[in-house]
Amino acid sequence: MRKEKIAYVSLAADILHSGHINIITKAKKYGKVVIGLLSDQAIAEYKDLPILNYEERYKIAKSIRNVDNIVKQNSWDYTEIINQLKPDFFVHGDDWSKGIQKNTRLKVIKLLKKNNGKLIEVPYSKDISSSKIKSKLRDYLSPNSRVSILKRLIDNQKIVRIIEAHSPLSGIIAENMKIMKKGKMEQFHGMWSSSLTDSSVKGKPDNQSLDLSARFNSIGDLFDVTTKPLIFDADNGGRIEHLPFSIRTLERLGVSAIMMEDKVGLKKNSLFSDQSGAKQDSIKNFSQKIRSIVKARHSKDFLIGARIESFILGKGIKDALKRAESYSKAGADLILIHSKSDNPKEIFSFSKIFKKSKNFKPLVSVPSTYSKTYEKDLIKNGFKIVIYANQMLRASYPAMENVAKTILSTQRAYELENKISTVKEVINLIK
Ligand code: SPV
Ligand code: MG
Repeated sequence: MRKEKIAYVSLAADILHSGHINIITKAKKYGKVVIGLLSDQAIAEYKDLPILNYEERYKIAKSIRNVDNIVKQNSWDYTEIINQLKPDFFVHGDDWSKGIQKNTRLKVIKLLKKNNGKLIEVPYSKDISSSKIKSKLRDYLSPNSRVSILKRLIDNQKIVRIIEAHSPLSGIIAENMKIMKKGKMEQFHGMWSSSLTDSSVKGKPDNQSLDLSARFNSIGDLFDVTTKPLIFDADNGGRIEHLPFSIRTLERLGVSAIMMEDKVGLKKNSLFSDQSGAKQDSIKNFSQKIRSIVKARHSKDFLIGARIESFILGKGIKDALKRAESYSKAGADLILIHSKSDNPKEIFSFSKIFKKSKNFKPLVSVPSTYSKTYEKDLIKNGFKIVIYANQMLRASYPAMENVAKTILSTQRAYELENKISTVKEVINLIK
């Protein structure tokens, strides 16, 4: 028999408000207050990453009056922690009986019952919530805090899901699209600034006719209306003499990573079937470029991605692996192994070997041509980041084409009404 009753409270302690204190004060009336402090991974299952990491939140939770003990809660699913701790009381705000946590609540009641535990619900403080405070704070996101999010996501997600944003409007979709699937919140974790789609919206080919400064300019607009991290597709990074200045601009803007491909000469998009004239850089030269970024970057949270084009240019896996080793040693934080095959065999054979290397770095995949591949298979094969590099643009083009065509053929716009957003929806989208 336990001498003292245990009152369990699950907490993130990222943003604390009076509602949390009410719950803890109430819990104290029932016994020894044990806080189940949610791990970063557990929070990421349901919400955005916490602003503060686990260690920082631990310090905060520990210094709250009435808190007796803290245990780590590794999942939003309470099964493990309740079975382990067998709390006499489980104290929670009463706001979870509806919405996404409804079933979790019922499960908790069942789990508690097994050991005669009881759920105590505290009236929820209506006008205050961590999520509301957080969304207010997002307006004040500094470039520095945005930069470091990608690195934290890599540490805390099974796979970091990135989608191309070629305009602030597509960025708003990347920012807000969320669905619940099997009890977890699914969302995009960040954005890809694609040379292909940035050029396409300007009606130009993906051959660097849009120079880097034009590309940088649109990031400011995108960042005005979003908070998620961004990976910048820098083509081959340009001249090594200019790289330090580009890095300075990217970091100042709040970009989280540069992705640089090992090609030289007039650039051609890697998915074009004709790669004649496209040449791969020497390992020595490209590694030198990586080293110059390592030297130029202000913070190690700004990640350096090296993109290997060996498969695109018909070179074999040996060449790709040799490059991965060298680029990693030169200081690359991420390795993108690119492919235009219709299946992931070549990139998986690459990852199988590279996974065992002492120079292994998180792998990035761009499944444009091998789009049948599920994320779970990328995870199984050692990939940490998936970039959906162009689908948003590819969706918008035929939609606009259809509008133009329909108006021409019907000589009015009425036939489009149920296929397009209402003006009200557009107004509500942009607030
Ligand atoms: C881009 O999106 O511009 C890329 C990826 O670089 S790819 O189009 O596959 O080359
Ligand atoms: Mg590109």
